[in-house]
Amino acid sequence: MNDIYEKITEQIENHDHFIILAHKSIDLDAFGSALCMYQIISSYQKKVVILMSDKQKNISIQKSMQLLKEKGIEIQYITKDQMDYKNQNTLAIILDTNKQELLEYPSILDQIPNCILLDHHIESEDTITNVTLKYIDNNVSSTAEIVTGYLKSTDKTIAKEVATILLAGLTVDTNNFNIKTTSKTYETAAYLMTLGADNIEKQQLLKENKENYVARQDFVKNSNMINDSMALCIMDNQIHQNHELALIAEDLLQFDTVEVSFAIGFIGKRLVGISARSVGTIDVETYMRALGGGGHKTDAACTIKASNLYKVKKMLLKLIQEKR
Ligand SMILES: [Mn+2]
Repeated sequence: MNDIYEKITEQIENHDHFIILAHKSIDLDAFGSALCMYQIISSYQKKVVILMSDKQKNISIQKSMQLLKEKGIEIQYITKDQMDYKNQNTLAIILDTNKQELLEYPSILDQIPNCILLDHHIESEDTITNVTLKYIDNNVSSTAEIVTGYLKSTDKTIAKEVATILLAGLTVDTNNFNIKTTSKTYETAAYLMTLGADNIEKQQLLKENKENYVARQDFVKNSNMINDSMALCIMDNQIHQNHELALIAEDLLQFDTVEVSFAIGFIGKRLVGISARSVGTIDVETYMRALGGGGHKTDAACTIKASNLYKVKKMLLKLIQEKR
């Protein structure tokens, strides 16, 4: 681990310009991590920017950006059209994803030869390989935990508002310290608190609007137990975002006797996603891997080409039967 930290520092010292980017539909884990890296690099008096989409961001990101603005914390954001670093000594820092197609700006890899990749998602065939340095560990709760670990190894610090945003990201990615949470995760949270992370502010960032909540509860209401410990939600025929499926699976996990939960829904045209969650007694990764996906014991997912949700449900039920 320390070896990686030293290599990151070396890369920062050896470059003059930095572009930090994450996955499309940036979330709090990715944004907090980007801000943390931004402030570390800024302290070297080097030029650094965060690449952001010009599309509307989710409400938590909007609130985080507003918070930084109010506190006078200057962050330089650019959109992909404003990139002009092609021929300079530039390092790209990719956070919270390891797949090119999921990047906010996929062709950055063709434009900037040097890049660092820090992520906590499972690797697959389409994981970006051509990088200067990478650290991917899918046993770590979040990218926030990785970059905070790096921060701790340096003599640098971050604004307390950035610590708050990192803590919010950690909270989201662990579903309130329930999933992929280790002693290191709590240590990370403790360290962020010592840097001034504010729990009240964190809750403000995480608040969602009532309509979203109610819409999700309708799906929860229509979910069923498929045996004595597994809950299943079949979504409607609309296309949903991956994280919507994940949130429903996470919601189902809080009910009596539920040890495993699945949410099945369209995530694209003729593309069905399954999001699986477990309290930890049953390994959901083996289920999702059997269906071509992957993840972690308590947190896994897969994608299946299908035009009917019930076909996918059948596949899942058959698999559960076989594994019993
Ligand atoms: Mn993450």
